[in-house]
Amino acid sequence: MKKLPIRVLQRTLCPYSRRLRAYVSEKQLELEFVTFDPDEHQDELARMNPHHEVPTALLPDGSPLYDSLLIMEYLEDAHPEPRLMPKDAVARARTRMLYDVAGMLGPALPGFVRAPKDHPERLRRAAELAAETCHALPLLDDVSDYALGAEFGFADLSLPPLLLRALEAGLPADSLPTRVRRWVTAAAGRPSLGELFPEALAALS
Ligand SMILES: N[C@@H](CCC(=O)N[C@@H](CS)C(=O)NCC(=O)O)C(=O)O
Repeated sequence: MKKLPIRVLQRTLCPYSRRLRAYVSEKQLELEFVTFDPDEHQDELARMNPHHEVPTALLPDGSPLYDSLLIMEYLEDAHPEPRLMPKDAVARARTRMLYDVAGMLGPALPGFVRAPKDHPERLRRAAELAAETCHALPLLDDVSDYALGAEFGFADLSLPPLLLRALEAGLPADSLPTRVRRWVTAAAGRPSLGELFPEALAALS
């Protein structure tokens, strides 16, 4: 483990914070994760992140980095080994498209997680999550369980943490397309993710 003097403001259940924690663990890096409630520190967070969201990272000189994907890209540039972002241009483009698709789940996920059980809003959001997830299908490798081939990589932290958050909150696993379920199960089989989503892992088995 390589310890870096970077503080990360995070929320325990936030899937984007957990995405970053899983990434850091795969990279064998150690960052200081600090639990932070965006609602209680709105002004402070607004000075660091125009989206007022966690995760937000602070470099040793106090300069902020925001957005889980952008923080991961920074870490990948600064600490290339072990490499999680593929070198191949097509695989890199597919990785970025999978993060784009993950972004499409963004609006439905909090709606699903927050809606009371059996509320029509919850069913509507569940259907929306399943429908948006289908956009990932043409980008996924046909044979392997991971997104782009036999190796776990950057792409495997795109949709899986968000879907694991939904599964943990009660999304039925069979509402996901079979290929996506296979992908999420493989991703959650990595200790880096599985340890952060134990309830989702149980729901998948
Ligand atoms: N695209 C952002 C999304 C981050 C995000 O939506 N974070 C949520 C928590 S999971 C947040 O901070 N929302 C504001 C709030 O909780 O007040 C990322 O990848 O970091």
